[in-house]
Amino acid sequence: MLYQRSSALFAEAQKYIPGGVNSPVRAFKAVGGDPIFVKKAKGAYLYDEDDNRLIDYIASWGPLILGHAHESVINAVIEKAKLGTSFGMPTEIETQLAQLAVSMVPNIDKIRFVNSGTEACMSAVRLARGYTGKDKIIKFAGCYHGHSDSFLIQAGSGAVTFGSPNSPGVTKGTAKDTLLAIYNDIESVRALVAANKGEIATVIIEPVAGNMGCIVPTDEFIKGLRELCTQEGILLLFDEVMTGFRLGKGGAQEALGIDADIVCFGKVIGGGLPVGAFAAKTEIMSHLAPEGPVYQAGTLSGNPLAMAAGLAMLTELNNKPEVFESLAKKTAYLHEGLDSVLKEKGVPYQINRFGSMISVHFTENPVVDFDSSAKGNNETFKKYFHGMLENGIYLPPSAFESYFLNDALTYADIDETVAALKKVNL
Ligand code: HOZ
Repeated sequence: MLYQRSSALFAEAQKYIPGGVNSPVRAFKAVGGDPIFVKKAKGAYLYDEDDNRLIDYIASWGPLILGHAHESVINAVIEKAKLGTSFGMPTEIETQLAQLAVSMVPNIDKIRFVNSGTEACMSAVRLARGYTGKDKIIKFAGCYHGHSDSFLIQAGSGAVTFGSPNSPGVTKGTAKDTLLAIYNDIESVRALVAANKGEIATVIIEPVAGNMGCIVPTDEFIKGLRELCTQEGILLLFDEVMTGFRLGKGGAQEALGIDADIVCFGKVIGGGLPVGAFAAKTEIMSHLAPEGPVYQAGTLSGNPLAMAAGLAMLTELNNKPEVFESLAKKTAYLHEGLDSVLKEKGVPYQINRFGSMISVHFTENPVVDFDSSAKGNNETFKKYFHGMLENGIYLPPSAFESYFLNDALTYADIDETVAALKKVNL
C-alpha cells in the first residue's frame, strides 16, 4: 500500500503543529514511520488520504462502538447543528442524556458533563478531595487518566512511548500527592494506605486497563480494592473513559460486579464527539458547584451537538444490549484467529482480552501490570504493526494501547485480519 499523500501531509503538519499531531500517540513514534492521515470513515473502515481502505481496530480509541459515521449519530448532529452550535446556557437535551446515562449505569444518581476524559478525571479527583477533605490520591503505574498534572506520574499510553511517564512541568508539590501502586497487586495498595493513614481521598483506576495494552484485573484484586476503600473511607474512582458503555450498558462496574464511588466517562458519552463526564451518588455530587463548594465549569460543557450525538449513541446501545455480546464474540473470534497464526510464527506472545478490548504483547510471561507489559519486545511489535498496516489493517500504533472493536466489523473483516497476519514476518 502507498502512503505518499499521508507522508506529505505529515511533513506539512510538522511545520505548524508540534510533532505534526495534536495528540502524541498518533505520531507513530513507538512504531516508526509516518502516521496515516484519514480522509473519511464509514462502519468498520477508515479511508486515508491515499485512498487506501483500512480495517479499523481503534474506533477513535473506543467510543465508536457501532462503527464510524453511524447514521443515527450523524443525523442527530446534523439536525441539532441547524438549531445553533453553542449557547453557554442550559438546554433540555443535557437532562435527557443525563437521565439516560443514569438509568444505564449502576450506582450513580447524578452526572456532570465536561469536554474530555482528561477533564472528567481531573474534576472527579477535585470532587473526591473536596468531599473527603483529604489531599492524596493513589494511581496505578501504567494507568493513564488524561494529561492533567496529578496523573502524569508513571502514566501509560503515549507518556510511556515518549519516555516521560513523569512529565516535566508537573511540579514536585503536585507529584507528592500522587502515590503509585502496582496494578493487580492489592498488597501494594494496602502498603500505601497504611503508610498514609487517613490522608487518601481516592484510588483512581482503569477497571480494565487499556493504556498499557489491555490488562484485566483479577477478581481478588478488584474486590480487595473495593473492600479496602470502604474500610478506609477512601473513594474508589473508576476511570471508565475506555470501558464505559463498552463492556456492557453499565460499563466495567456491571461487567466486574463492583460498585465504584465515582465514575468517569469520555468520548463514548458524546458518540465520538468531544465529551467527558463524571458521576456519583447525590451525596457526593451535591458537593459540586453551584450546589456545593467544589468548583468546576466550562462553556462547551453540555454542548448541544455533543449531547445530540451522545443521546443517539446511548439510545442505540440501550435499545440493543445484544451489541455487547456480539462485540465480545467477535473479539473472541479475533483472539482465536490471532492465536492460531502467532503460534506458528515462533515468537513469544500473550493475548489479553476482556469484552471488546484486546491486545497482543510480544513477551513470554503473562502481562498483568505495567512492568510485565513493558517487557514486550518492541522490535517485534513494530514488524507486527507495519506488516498489518501494509495489509490494510489499522491497529493501535503502540504496544501500550488496547484495540477497540466496533460492531460494524464483520466476521469476514476479522478473517481478513487474520489472513493479513499470516503474511507478516515477525
Ligand atoms: N491517549 C489516547 C490513547 N490511550 C490517544 C489519544 C489520541 O491520540 O487520539
